[in-house]
Amino acid sequence: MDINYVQTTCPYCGTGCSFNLVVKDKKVIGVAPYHRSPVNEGKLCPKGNYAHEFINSPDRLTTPLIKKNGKFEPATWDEAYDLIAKKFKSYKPDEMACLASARVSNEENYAMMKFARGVLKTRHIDHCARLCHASTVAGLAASFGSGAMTNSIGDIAQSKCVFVLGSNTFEQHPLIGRRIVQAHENGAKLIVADPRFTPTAKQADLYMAFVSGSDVAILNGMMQEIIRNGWEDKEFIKTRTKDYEKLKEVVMKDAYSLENVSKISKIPVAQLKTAAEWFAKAESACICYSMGITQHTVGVDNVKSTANIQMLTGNLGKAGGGVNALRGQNNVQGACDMGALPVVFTGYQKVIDEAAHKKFSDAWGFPDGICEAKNGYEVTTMMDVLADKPGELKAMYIMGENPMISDPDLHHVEKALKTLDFLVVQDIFMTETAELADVVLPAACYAERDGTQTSTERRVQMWRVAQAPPGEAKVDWQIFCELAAKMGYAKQFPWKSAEDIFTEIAKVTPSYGGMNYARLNRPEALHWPCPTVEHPGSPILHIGRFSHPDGIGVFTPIEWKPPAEVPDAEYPYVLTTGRCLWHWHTGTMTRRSDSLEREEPTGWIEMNPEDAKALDIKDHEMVRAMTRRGQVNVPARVTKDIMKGVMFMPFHFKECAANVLTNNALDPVAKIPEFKACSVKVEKIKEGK
Ligand SMILES: Nc1nc2c(c(=O)[nH]1)N[C@H]1C(S)=C(S)[C@@H](COP(=O)(O)OP(=O)(O)OC[C@H]3O[C@@H](n4cnc5c(=O)[nH]c(N)nc54)[C@H](O)[C@@H]3O)O[C@H]1N2
Ligand SMILES: Nc1nc2c(c(=O)[nH]1)N[C@H]1C(S)=C(S)[C@@H](COP(=O)(O)OP(=O)(O)OC[C@H]3O[C@@H](n4cnc5c(=O)[nH]c(N)nc54)[C@H](O)[C@@H]3O)O[C@H]1N2
Ligand code: SF4
Ligand SMILES: [Mo]
Repeated sequence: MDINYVQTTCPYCGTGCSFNLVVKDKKVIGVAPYHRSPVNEGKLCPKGNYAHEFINSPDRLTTPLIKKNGKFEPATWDEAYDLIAKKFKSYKPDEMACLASARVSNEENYAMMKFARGVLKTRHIDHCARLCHASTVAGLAASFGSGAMTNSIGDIAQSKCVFVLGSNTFEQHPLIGRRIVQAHENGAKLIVADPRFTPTAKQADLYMAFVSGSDVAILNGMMQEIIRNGWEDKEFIKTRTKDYEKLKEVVMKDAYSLENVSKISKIPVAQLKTAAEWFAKAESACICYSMGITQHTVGVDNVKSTANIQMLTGNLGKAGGGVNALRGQNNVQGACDMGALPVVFTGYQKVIDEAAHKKFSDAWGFPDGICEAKNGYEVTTMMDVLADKPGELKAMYIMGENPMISDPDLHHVEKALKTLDFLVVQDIFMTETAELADVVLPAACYAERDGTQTSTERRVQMWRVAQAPPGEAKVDWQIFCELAAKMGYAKQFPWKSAEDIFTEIAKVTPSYGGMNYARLNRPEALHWPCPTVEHPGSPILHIGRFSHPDGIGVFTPIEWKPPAEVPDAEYPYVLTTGRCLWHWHTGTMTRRSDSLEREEPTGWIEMNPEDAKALDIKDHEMVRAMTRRGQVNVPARVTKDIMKGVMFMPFHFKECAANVLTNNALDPVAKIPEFKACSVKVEKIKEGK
């Protein structure tokens, strides 16, 4: 029997676990532990454990498809490329937009970024980080000069107090959850604040239930309590930060007394007091946050507030401290690092900075230049422009994203995408978004390519080929090379391997400058920044100085604001949305995995027994959930694990899609939608209706 083990990294979450793919007769048949990874030490969560199950699904796309008279017909790659090249050449640069992907490698995001800015010459490129940690990228960059998770995953185990706010770490980043358990076993206090009594919350020493959208008030209240008691780190504030007095002026307002914060958040005063005391007095304290903080119209404010409390307590640049913004998708950190954002090239070099623009223009050598030195549209802006100003954007190229399930207000998204003259979707499955496309291109999946991905702790790790792609599917970067060649730019896309692309990335990206495949090809890989080949990489950021040019951290005073939509007589409940342990986003992969699909075969709406009683709704009963955007029928899950007045839906399930309901209101800076709070009404479905 011909069995091989191919070491690779997980295609799901940003934790960046490693495992072996078990390959029999040239096909992946299973997952086996790989013990030498310092991230997961051989352990896996269910998604990693079953990460082989979708790979050889009969539904994989195997040939390019071209829509003719409303129906997809198989086509050759040449036919598909010819059509795409002809159409793309017929538009002006800024009439086209690209969505890159947090699911694919750094090399592939770089290839799409270069294709967008160099071949199409459009300013408009973005990806799902917009829906996810855009607030982090903007907020932490303003506070610390760098928008990334400050400490490493292993470091969390050393913390003496872990404050989990807006992260269901045990279900969404289980192998980071393991480090929290280790910290706890070593005596750390665990504080969890969440509107839901999640599996993470159930492990806490102190659990604070609160109403979605009150995070700034909670953090300001805790800071007021810390300052009142003189628990702030005066030395850190003096030597490493600025604008402390401005912060103090706001957080010391009566509006943020614990009594007032308790009114806004519904957290008892005594709990807020305890949280502030444990947090401030711990030798080291870290914050772990994720979407509960970022996905708000005040997402950037929320993020800056986490930075404020960490500077106030001197918990930065040291082991066991930090603002641990847990990045979601396997390679969302990398897609951002690669400049798949409308404002930056790789390594956060600004598009509007003339020197950076010239650097890329010179390095790439497009004879007819690259995109203008102007910022482009964010994903959410693209959808608004499409829906509200039809004709301004005419064509879109979407790689590895499924906005028809994942973007807010799906009726709006459908209206938007339907105004396009030409849509190309490159995916591994026929998705709801691909159904709307003119051309669908079949891509290889993670197990079928070499490449690198960057985890939430900025660790750049390898993917390795375990089997050939199905049918005629191709690796994503190869598709860009071939298409660029068809459009007359073969010289700018000369790569023969993923490694060739990485070499180019390292040349133009200072934070990746010292990396190469030989250095990455070992269990611990490397954390960026790693500017030179001698540099050992940087597991912890901001030691001794922040990343701003003057090295100083910035306090930002923040006032609490309620969500864009708050409950009223007509829509009396807060709807918050998110995930479950077993499924991944739009379900394309996990719903094709029998072991995972069996656990949660459909969606639900979670509600408190008191709310259910008032609505005369029983557990498991089908109910109708309605917002100002739309309505869905969905089974009720009646549980004490959610606070009264708040309801929760996972967004994985197309048959009861949470995003039909969500609000497309955006944070003014990050342009992230408010997935975590809108107003909903729910009713029993009466017979015959
Ligand atoms: N199994 C699984 N794991 C995943 C994913 C997946 O789809 N499935 N997706 C990955 C991705 S891309 C991401 S971004 C991460 C997301 O990881 P998380 O952010 O941990 O997941 P969510 O379920 O979106 O939301 C986290 C928590 O925020 C709480 N919450 C709701 N409203 C508020 C609020 O106003 N304030 C605060 N503080 N909390 C609130 C919710 O009750 C929920 O428990 O997970 C990653 N991991
Ligand atoms: N209501 C609500 N909505 C949300 C959120 C929420 O909390 N609530 N969270 C938001 C967040 S944080 C995120 S990150 C987004 C995620 O939103 P999306 O990125 O749209 O969701 P995914 O299902 O991960 O879609 C990725 C697509 O990539 C494809 N794919 C996988 N591997 C490959 C590959 O190797 N090559 C190619 N070409 N394609 C591949 C998959 O089949 C899938 O269609 O959802 C957002 N939407
Ligand atoms: S924790 Fe994340 S990276 Fe690790 S196995 Fe689970 S999904 Fe994969
Ligand atoms: Mo995400």
